This record gives sequence, C-alpha cells and structure tokens, in this order.
Amino acid sequence: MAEQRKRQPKVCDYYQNEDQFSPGVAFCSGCTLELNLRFISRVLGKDIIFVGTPSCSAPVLHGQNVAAWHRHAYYACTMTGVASSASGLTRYYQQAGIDATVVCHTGDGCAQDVGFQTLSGAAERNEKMIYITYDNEGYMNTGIQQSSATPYGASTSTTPVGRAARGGKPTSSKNMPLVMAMHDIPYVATATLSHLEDYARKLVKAKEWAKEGFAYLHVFCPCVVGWKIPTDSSIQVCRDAVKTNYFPLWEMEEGTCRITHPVKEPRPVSELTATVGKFKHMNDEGLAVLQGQVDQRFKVLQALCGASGSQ
Ligand SMILES: Cc1ncc(C[n+]2csc(CCOP(=O)(O)OP(=O)(O)O)c2C)c(N)n1
Ligand code: SF4
Repeated sequence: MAEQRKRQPKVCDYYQNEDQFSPGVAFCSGCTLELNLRFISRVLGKDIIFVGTPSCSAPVLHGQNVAAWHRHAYYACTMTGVASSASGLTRYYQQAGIDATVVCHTGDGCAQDVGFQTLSGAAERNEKMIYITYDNEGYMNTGIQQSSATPYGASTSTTPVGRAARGGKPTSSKNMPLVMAMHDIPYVATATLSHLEDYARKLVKAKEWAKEGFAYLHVFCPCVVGWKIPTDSSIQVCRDAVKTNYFPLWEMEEGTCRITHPVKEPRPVSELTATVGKFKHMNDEGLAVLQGQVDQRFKVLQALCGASGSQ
C-alpha cells in the first residue's frame, strides 16, 4: 500500500464553532473587516470576549443602528483606554476562575496612535490577552485621514494629492509589529486574509500564549473605499502585499523570529501600487522611495530571524 502523505490542515480544520455573526453586517461591500471578524470568531471559539472601539468595526461589534449583531460577549471601549479596560476584564475573569480569552480588535489608528499608550502599558505588564490590530492604513471611519500606519506616498483626506507639490503622505509608516516585538511579549505575528491557514495557525498560537501573557497580531486589512480599489479585489491586494514583501508574514515566539511564508522571488512593490487607487499618482521617484523602505524593513526582519536562529 502506498505510503499515505501527511495531510496539511485546511482552514476549516481550525474552526471551533459556527459563525457567530448575523448573515448581513454593516460593512461596505468587499470590506476585509467582515471576513476578519468572522474568521477570528470561528477559529478562537465561543469563549472569547471582544473589546472594540469607535471605528469601522463598531457598527457591527456594537450593533449600532442596525439589526446586524453577533453572539459574543462584547465590551465597547474608548479609543484611548482599550488595552487598560481589557486588562481589567482579563484580571476579573482570572480571579473569578472563568476560562475566557479577552480579544481586543481595533484599527491601526487606535492601536498605533490614540490607544498606543495603554496598549504599550498592557504589553509591558504582559497582561494575558490577545490584541488584534486590523491595519487598513488610516482612520477610515471618520473620513480616511492618515494615521501612523499610512505608508509613504499614500493619498488620504489629510495627505491629499494636488498642486503645490502635495504628493500624498511625505513620511513612512510606523513599523508597528516590530514595535510590539520589542516589548518582549511572548507572541507577535503578522497575518492577512489571503493566507488563511497561516492566519489560523497564528490565532491558535495567540490563544495558547494568552494563557501566559500578551499576544499581539497585526493583520493587513485593505479598505476598499479609502484605498480606492474595486469591491472584488481586496483579497488580491492582500496577496500582492505578501508577494512584494510590502507585508511579510512572520511571527516572533519567545524571542525567536521566523518568516512563516517566505517569498522566493519578491515582486516589485509597483505591482501592488498599480492596482491601488491611493498610490496611483506616484511617479518612479516616489515608487523608488517606497521600494527602498520595503527593502530596508525586510532586511531588518531577516537580520532578526538570522539573529534568533530561524529564517
Ligand atoms: C479619543 C478619540 N479621538 C477621536 C475619536 C473619533 N474617532 C472615532 S472613529 C475614529 C477612527 C478610528 O480609526 P481606526 O482605529 O484606524 O479604525 P477604522 O476607522 O480604520 O476602522 C476616530 C478618530 C474618538 N472616538 N476618540
Ligand atoms: S470604510 Fe473601509 S474599512 Fe470602513 S467599512 Fe468601508 S471598506 Fe471597511
């Protein structure tokens, strides 16, 4: 009998429960946040408590103005206090002996700017929780303003493209997953929605690590409206971001860094920017700057992986 090959787990093998969200939800058509929330819920299981903030995910998580809802416990928090409030919840559940995982789910504007102080503090205290940043590279809910996650050159309502040499955002984005890795927390990972097996494995690990300490996931989630992309292209944009090393997939577990989806021959970043409206104005000079930043970040990541003995 031919030797049976070991079957790689499929995405659905990771599912713990039925979809906890109602069939219709109040996101824009094609928004990656819908898949992100449904996926987190299915992989992490029923015993999670979401903590969220005013943002594009609020109408669904808060159930504002609409019948669209979910069955998870939910704590609606301020943008400034999400990680500190979540710390209180986590400690309460521990004291009460309740087996539950607190999962913060916020945009990049909250995680990287408005709520960064409490996020950094909770990570430094090594609170036993999961923090998931969905990175749509801006403050989308309030009108597509730049955040510290907005990349160089991107056009937003506060970094517009126009006369007087205004060519989108003049500075680069904050390298948030690395900033979090430098907090010495047990688990940090990047993920995106075109690579769901990779994402599922990381969610499972994050849930395990959250029993010991702070687990941080940074998820690349394109916004169809703010990025000016067709409603059926957001997953392709995720894929292109990985293929160009614009958003490499990696994890750091107890200080050991590993690229979880190595790209043999990375494509130029112009292959990503050509399909995304917010970059379409960029000329060769601007693209060279962006490519330089992508290359430099990847070198730092490779050095970290090399230094910790893993690639
Ligand atoms: C302290 C504070 N500042 C500003 C706001 C206004 N506000 C509500 S939603 C939002 C955008 C949030 O951006 P982000 O966290 O990136 O989530 P997204 O809208 O992209 O989903 C802002 C600035 C607020 N609610 N609280
Ligand atoms: S504005 Fe963007 S992030 Fe917000 S719901 Fe619409 S597509 Fe999603």
